[in-house]
Amino acid sequence: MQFDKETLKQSIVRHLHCTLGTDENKANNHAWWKAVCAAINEQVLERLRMTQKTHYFNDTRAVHYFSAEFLMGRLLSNNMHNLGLFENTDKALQELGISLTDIMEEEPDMALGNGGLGRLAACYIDSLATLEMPAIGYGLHYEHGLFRQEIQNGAQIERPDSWRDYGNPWEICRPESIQEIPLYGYVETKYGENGKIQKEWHPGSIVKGLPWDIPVVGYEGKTVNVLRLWQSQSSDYFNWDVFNAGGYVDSHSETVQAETISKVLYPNDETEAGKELRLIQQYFFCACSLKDIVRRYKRAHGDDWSRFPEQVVIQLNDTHPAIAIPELMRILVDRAEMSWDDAWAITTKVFAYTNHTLLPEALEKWPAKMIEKILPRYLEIIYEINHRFMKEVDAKWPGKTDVKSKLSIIEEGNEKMVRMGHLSVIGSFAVNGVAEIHSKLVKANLFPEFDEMWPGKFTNVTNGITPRRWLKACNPELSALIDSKIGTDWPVHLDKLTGLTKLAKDKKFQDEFMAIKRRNKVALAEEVLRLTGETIDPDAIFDIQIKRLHEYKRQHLNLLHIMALYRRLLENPDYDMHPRVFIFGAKAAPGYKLAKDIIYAINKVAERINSDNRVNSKLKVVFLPNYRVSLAEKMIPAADVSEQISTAGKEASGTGNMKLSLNGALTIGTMDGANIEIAEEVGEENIFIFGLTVDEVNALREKGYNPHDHYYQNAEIKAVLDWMDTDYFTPGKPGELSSIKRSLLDHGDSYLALADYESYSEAHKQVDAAYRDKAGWAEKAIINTANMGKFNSDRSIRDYVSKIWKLESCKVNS
Ligand code: 26W
Repeated sequence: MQFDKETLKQSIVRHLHCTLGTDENKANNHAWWKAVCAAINEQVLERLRMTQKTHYFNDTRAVHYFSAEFLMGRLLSNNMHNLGLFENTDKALQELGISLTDIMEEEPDMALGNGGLGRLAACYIDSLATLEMPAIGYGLHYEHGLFRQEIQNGAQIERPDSWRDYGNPWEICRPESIQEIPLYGYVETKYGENGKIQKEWHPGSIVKGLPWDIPVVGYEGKTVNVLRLWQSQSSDYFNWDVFNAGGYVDSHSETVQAETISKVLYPNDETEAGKELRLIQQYFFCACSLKDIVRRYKRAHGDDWSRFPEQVVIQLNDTHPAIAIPELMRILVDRAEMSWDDAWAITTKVFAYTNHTLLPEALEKWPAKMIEKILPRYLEIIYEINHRFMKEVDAKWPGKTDVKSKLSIIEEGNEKMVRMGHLSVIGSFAVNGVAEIHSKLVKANLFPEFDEMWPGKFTNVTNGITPRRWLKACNPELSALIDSKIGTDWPVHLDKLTGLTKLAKDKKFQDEFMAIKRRNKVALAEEVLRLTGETIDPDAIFDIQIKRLHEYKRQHLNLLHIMALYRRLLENPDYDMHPRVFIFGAKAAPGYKLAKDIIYAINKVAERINSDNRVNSKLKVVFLPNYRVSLAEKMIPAADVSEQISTAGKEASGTGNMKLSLNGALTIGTMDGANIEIAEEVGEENIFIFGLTVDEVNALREKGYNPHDHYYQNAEIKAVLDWMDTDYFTPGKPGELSSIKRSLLDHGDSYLALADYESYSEAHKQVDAAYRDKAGWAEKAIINTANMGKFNSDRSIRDYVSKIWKLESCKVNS
């Protein structure tokens, strides 16, 4: 049953009274928000129940998406849109005298992820539900998501994120599905009657995994899948001995330990820290999830394991859940008493692995000693997997010890390390990269011998984004305009946006398109004023760089160019440029010193420029604090220019690039990740490509790169870098910005910012020129929107389904 306005109104008021215990006169926005969520949940939960029943009844094959991160953002707006209830809810609330926009702001983001990888997982479960695929997301129920960022005197300060302090209306606690997870202890080797060796793990501790289910509503609301997140708890029976012995405090401290596991998301993005707790987190959610899968399988198939690989496929979102591979082996060999070969045959039909990064510092390795301490049985299993694999390598490359040591799961050295990437490739039937160029590099540079051993195992699935959240919900005016021109089914058939191409030169359409862009810019300008106190001009070019802060993403290249523009304006007040506002959003990993220095530098340069009335009619810089999904939803519709400026070969794909282009921003970018495919789709006249290509980067490094050459040969680069040593931006405190200069000159400019500077600066001149041609710019912006069909996450999911998962959709009846 679809809710009409009246039913919704009644339901909202009823929940205000009966669920929240308040009434229309007393309720604040927070209570209204909860009441609306409860009303929407009536539909969500009904569809959820029907979906689960249907999947159970049909005993469907399902994909199990294992990810340490799901960056869901807010759910109310998304769920209303996907159920087709947005307009009616809006009207119902209007009649109650309440603003839907205001109450949606009450919802805290579910920020259970760092960046691209976590948001990708969220888009993918949205598409899986939309395509009516039997699927479940498995992850961790972090008590604290990614830290909240405050900016104090220009510097990043981290504050705890509390997304469920006042309860979260979307999650359902499922105590009936608690799992118990062993940790630590030792392994006993037993010899059975027939001489068969049995391994028994005697754990030193047991923790409980409590599942919370978040419904995932597909577009048009037919299928509602779940995201199941595990919370750790102490298992009470285990502490009784300590407790009875009078050790109340000790027993309590054990409680804290167990509950620490799901306390907080590690804020590292692209650096592997090797922390014990992180390994335990990974193991904990994988072990809980596998037990859950096995329980469900056994309910339908008993002890007959033969159909397990037909029913279950597990996608590993990066190597973070790779420990699930030895865990399944342990279940099959130790618990189901299967032979190693039979167990391995099953395991390697179940797992598939997605690689998201080539950065050496992000490739996970764990000290063998640490695994041995926490998970003693797993180290044995990993050694056995490796031993057998080494025999295969030896058969293929007889006597080649160098190849063996390169391919071994175990890295020998001072400290033996377990390479999780190797384990993932060896234990999976398919391995994919996330954009064409990235997948090529995964094959050619990261795992060339593996590709030779298993031709066909490596493949590409280019990333995608859900157009429901990233156009329909976040940019309602543009969506309505598109509806009026090409019909309303583009949110599920995004290729239909090409229907806008014929309107790209149409003056009236251009005006409407750009008028919407301008209104979105006005709205963002209000938000900027509210958040930073800075006034920005909606007629300036809004040039936006939003992503995690990392040297390879080169926010500092953007900054150098901004400083150069400032210098040009100071030297020549008539320097001809269209007014421009550079807008940043970025969090730095708390331990990443230079990344924090770059945030500080952006803020200090912004302060100086914004208060310099010689230039600020033409140039402004703002850094918006606490970049997150809900802020992205406000920034992206207002962008004119999208900065995608990573060193070629470093950004696996990027997904913000797709969101910005879909909303009519023009990309200034390198030939890296999905930028290459975006350029292919929109055509080179509708994108500003600059900088070295992957081949040129390699050639330059081969030849020997000296950043000093650029410093001495380019007077602008020199002047800007030298400026950083002065106190011009940090009055009374010279040298506060010098670490950036030092990283570029003394530490070798690892990401070639100076090598790409000139080309970047030229590309910006082209941006400026192009923007002055109003009709020309509008045409380019429209062509960008029109050609983003490929980057629909539904297309990505269809690729996974056909290339890897071999799933069938399953209709859920109303
Ligand atoms: C071990 C610490 C750690 C944590 C997270 C290392 C690496 C990660 C992720 C793999 C980082 C990440 O989010 N990678 C991004 O994944 C996106 C989705 O595929 C891509 O679009 C981005 O290019 C890639 O950087």
